[in-house]
Order: sequence, then structure tokens, then C-alpha cells
Amino acid sequence: MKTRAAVAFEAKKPLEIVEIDLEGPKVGEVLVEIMATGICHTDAYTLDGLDSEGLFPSVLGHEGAGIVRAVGAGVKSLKQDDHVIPLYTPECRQCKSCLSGKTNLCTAIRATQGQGLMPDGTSRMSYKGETIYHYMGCSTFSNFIVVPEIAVAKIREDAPFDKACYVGCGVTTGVGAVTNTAKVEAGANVVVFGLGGIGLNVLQAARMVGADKIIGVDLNSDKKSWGEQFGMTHFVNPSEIDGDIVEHLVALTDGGADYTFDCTGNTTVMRQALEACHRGWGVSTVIGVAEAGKEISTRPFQLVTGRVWKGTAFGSAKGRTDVPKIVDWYMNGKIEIDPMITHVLDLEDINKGFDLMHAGESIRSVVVF
Ligand code: NAD
Ligand code: AHE
Ligand code: ZN
Repeated sequence: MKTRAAVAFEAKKPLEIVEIDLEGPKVGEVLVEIMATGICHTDAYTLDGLDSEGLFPSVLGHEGAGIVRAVGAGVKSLKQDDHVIPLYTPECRQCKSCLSGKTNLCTAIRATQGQGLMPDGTSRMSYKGETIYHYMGCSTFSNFIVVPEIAVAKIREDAPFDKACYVGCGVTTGVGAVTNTAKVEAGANVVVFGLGGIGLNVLQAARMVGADKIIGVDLNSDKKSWGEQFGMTHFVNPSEIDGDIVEHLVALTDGGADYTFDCTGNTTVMRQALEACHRGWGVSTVIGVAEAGKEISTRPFQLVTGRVWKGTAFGSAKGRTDVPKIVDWYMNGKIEIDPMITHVLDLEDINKGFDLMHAGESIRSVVVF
């Protein structure tokens, strides 16, 4: 079949809206009509050529929601007309990682996913006879996609696609980082670096679990009012304080935070987040994705004296199990999504979504098909 898609033909070039060819689902795969997709900073990072796994030409996008239109042979857990969210972190429930119960990082198809291919080692997408690579196993900047059954979460049918899509990455990542990865408890002091589409979800989850001080840090002071809407109690712009940001935060939290989160992808900030933790027990969780070649460092003494450095992918959520629950949380009013969706765009205007993100003018732009 043919489908409209925003194709990344080259790094650092705007996406081009074209009709591509899409092969139907093979064994264990499903065809999904994407109804809406968010634009995450990770899409921008890959398009900017900063992702060591970035491949071109490809169809980016990994924060979508849609409807199953056809299933391939052997598919048991999904049927036509199911409402779904594609998962960049699948859940096969059979691999060593899934069976360990210790991680959400299913390894069943990770190798081919990183090569921009389906599990059988081929792509379903092409343009004028040339292969187009899949992205993060999703490629939600296409109106129709083919994905493996194990990389699809079935969600309730009354959830609006233009909001539910955000659960496909940003909401689950930010909320899950607090509830699954760091396991923040009531009364804790929390510092969140970077108040964008991920950081605001960290804030609202910290509020949800009953954190005490919830401090937001951003270089963009426009984010102060955004943070306050989602539970932030104190805002710090590092460029507007006298002295060192770590010392400032340690003083503000009476010796250091119980939990900090990096939602910037900046390795200098990651170090600050670790060092702003309380001696003896503070836990810092890296969420931000750093550009290829970047490394983190700190004095080992920081770890010897009890600070813990962690990281999280997709908020440590097991996609097929947890994503439907997070959609329920949204539908039941436990978490908010609507105010964070600042821009709704047609596919033709998708590049505007990237411009708005880079200008710090959006929280989430969502493309509706
Ligand atoms: P965003 O662009 O919406 O937000 C980033 C925010 O960080 C902005 O408000 C920006 O002003 C702020 N910022 C940038 N540099 C800063 C600095 N030096 N100090 C303080 N604030 C700074 O991006 P997003 O969609 O929220 O994504 C945030 C990061 O999380 C990205 O690196 C993205 O790739 C990553 N991410 C990771 C996962 C995961 O599973 N680990 C999932 C989604 C996104
Ligand atoms: N491809 C990059 C790493 C990118 C990365 O860390 N991605 C996160 C999700 S970001 C979503 O917005 C992730 O899930 N990582 C785990 C995984 O298996 O990819 C690189 O450095 O090569
Ligand atoms: Zn993302």
C-alpha cells in the first residue's frame, strides 16, 4: 500500500512529506493506522545527527497512537480495530530480560530495531524503490506503520488519540522515572533539571506521590509558570543565581536532594544532578539522552559517600502491561496531559513542531493525521 509519511532523507535537513510504499504485516506483525503522534526531543536529536544509531533515510517518530487495521499470521494478542500505542521498548515476556523481572529492556528484537529493520532483518518501507529505515521500532511520522505484535500496547477505546499518543514516550518516561525507577516516596525532596515534555511529567509524578519540596531547574525562565502548574514548589534558573548551582541546590534542600532527575541530555547537567544529591542516600536518575561521544564524570568520592547514579529508558515501564494503566491514570484524572499539548499540527507542518521545540516555545507538539 501507499502511505503519507514525513521522511528524514538526510541529517539536519527538514523532513519531507511524501507517499511511501509500505508492505503489509508478515508473521507476528500488525498494520497500524497512526491517528496522532507527538514530537519528542529524541526525534530532534536523531534528525540533528547526534544519535549513534541514527539512520537515513528513515521515518522518525516514536510517540504515536492509532488503530490496528490488519494483523499478520500468528498474531494472537491483537485484532483489527484495537486501539493501540506502538512501543519502542517492546515486551515479549519470554526473553531473559523480561523473565528477570528486573528490567523493562526487552532484548527480543533490540538488535534489528537498532538497525532500522523489522525482526526478520528487512524493512517494510521504501520510496522509489529505495529502502526507508524504521526508527526505534515505531516510525510514527507515517500515517500507516507495520510493527511487531510484541511492540504494541492495547489501550481503552475512549482515550483520545491526540492525548494518548504522549503516553507512547513523554508521559510514561517522566512519570515512570519517579514511580518505577527512583521510587520517590512521600515527603521526599526532588530536583528536576529541564522542564520540557519529560521534566513536567517528572514534576507531576513527584506531586502525585506526595513529594515535599519539588524544585525545577531550567535556563528558560518561561518554564517557571509551566512547572508551577504541575506541582513545582521552587524554580531556579542557573543563569540568574550568584555562585554555583550545586551549592545553591544543596542549601535549598538542607544538605542535598533525596532524588534528582536529568531531563536535559546535557552531561554537565547530569553531573550537577548527581552532586546535588544528599550525601549517604541521594539518588540521581539520568533520563536525558546525550549526543554521540559524550561521557559523564564525577569524583568517585561522590559515589563512595553514598550518592547513587541511575538511568531510565521509557520510565522503566513494561510497555504492554504498564502503558494501558497509565492511559487509565490519565482518563481517571490522576495525571494531566491536555495542558502540555501546546500545539496540534497537520503532517505538512511537522517541521514547525521541531522549530517550536528548539525555540523553547512548545511543551509537546502533536501531529494529527
Ligand atoms: P524538551 O526540549 O521539551 O525539554 C528540555 C528542557 O531542558 C527545556 O526546557 C530546556 O530549556 C531545558 N534545558 C536545556 N539545557 C539545559 C541546561 N543546561 N540546564 C537546565 N535546563 C536546560 O525535551 P524533552 O522532550 O523533555 O526531552 C528531554 C530529554 O529527555 C532529551 O534528552 C530526550 O532525548 C530525553 N528523553 C529520554 C527518554 C528516556 O527514555 N530516557 C525518553 C524521552 C526523552
Ligand atoms: N540510540 C541512542 C540512545 C537513545 C536512547 O537512549 N533512547 C532511549 C529512549 S529515548 C526516547 O525518547 C532508550 O529507550 N534507550 C534504550 C534502548 O535500548 O535504546 C544511542 O546512544 O545509540
Ligand atoms: Zn521520546
